[in-house]
Amino acid sequence: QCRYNSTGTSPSGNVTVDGKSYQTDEWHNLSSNITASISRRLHVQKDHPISITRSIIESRFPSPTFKYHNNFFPVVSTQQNFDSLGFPVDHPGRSKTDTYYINQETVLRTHTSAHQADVFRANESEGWLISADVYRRDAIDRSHYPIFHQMEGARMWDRTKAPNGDIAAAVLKDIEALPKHSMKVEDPNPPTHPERNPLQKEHSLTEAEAIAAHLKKSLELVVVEIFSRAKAAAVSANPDFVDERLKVRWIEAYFPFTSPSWELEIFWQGDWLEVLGCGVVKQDIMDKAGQPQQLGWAFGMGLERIAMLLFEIPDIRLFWSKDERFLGQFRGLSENLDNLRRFVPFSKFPSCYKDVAFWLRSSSSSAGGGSRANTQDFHENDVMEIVRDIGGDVVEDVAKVDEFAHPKTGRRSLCYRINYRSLERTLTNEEANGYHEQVRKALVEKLGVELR
Ligand code: FA5
Ligand code: MG
Repeated sequence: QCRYNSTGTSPSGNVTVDGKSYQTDEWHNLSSNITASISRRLHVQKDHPISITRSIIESRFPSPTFKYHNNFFPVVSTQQNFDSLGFPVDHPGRSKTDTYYINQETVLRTHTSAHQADVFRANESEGWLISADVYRRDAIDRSHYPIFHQMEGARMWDRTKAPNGDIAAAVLKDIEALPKHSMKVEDPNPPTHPERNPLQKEHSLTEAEAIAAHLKKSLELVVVEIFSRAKAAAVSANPDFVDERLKVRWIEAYFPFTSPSWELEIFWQGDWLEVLGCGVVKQDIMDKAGQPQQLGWAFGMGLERIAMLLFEIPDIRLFWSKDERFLGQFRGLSENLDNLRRFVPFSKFPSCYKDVAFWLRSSSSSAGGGSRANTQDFHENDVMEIVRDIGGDVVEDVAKVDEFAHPKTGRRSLCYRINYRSLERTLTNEEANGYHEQVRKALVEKLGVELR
């Protein structure tokens, strides 16, 4: 009997990630284009827009209060990525359809929070920033890519070091020391809410409110910093540039490792774009890291999203381009952060849309089929992964355009529309057909679907 996973790699054997070898098992679901991209480390490549964005944000969190970590290895244990942060065992983020597993206990980190516990335990500074590549099996469109970059930040205050043990007073003093800004921010909710956003039992309301205020102010200053530089870049490109009034808002959120928690959204090109999640660190995390006397905040932000705002970069695939028409536009900017230039898109090449329609197998015929897709356990991310594996960056977008169930048999039929469009050249119809034919074959081989 043969067991398949979504990428068709053999279940047991070895895989080498950035020079380190790992034993694989039936959880393994890495594809070769992911393994190949791990070494790119865009966040530390000189003059790369992700790296420039990182430097600008770091400048808002100065050393030595903040220590910077930019070289943490991307392979972590499920303990680091999930358990250390209080993720329940049945959390959907742990599933093979969402996360890249090397083996049952080892994953490519899905967020920089995977390193929180270790850095808290080391306790080397009052604050820290971690920038790194993170990995998620996800949809394919212009703002989602299976590898992206996050910056994690935290700032702690020590109860034993605060005058009279009064943390709130110490935090308020630090808020006074932050620069003022005049950006308007919507923040309609109270700092804590008994059901939606509870205060932790170890914290007084005054403490939590002070830490929250410091957190929000620090992150608002990041937005001000980014947008003042984005505006300067836009004005230098176009003297008639009119700034659409910047709109920013805080909304309530939930994370297993912070409470209360929030997300920050920015209104951009007609929609609210989520740029970060954050909150007051759960005391349980600090206790387990051997630092029960520390209280503070943490955030995690998406560097691509910020870089897209900063330079007006329209497609997330561009960050991976090695084309001089992309990279050349940023050359020299890291020495010149006060004189950024807006990205000038190169001409768009034509789209080539191809549809693929198929029946899922009925659930009853799934016996012995391993993870092959039947009506019950089909997951769209498996289709995305197959398309990504074959088309790579030539695929701009994959969208479900039709779905129905057969009235008698209950079998489900799905249709996906794939947009083949290179950022760098015009694809011939034969090339697009070639990719599409491979996709059709792989769907049958790997998911066991029946083409229509
Ligand atoms: C997290 O990953 C939490 N670890 C953040 C956090 C850290 C909360 C510390 C509290 C304390 P989330 O899954 O929402 O949360 O991702 C954080 C940010 O990463 C998002 O706001 C977004 O800016 C970015 N992001 C998420 N998914 C993608 C994606 N597929 N492509 C690009 N950016 C993404
Ligand atoms: Mg989120």
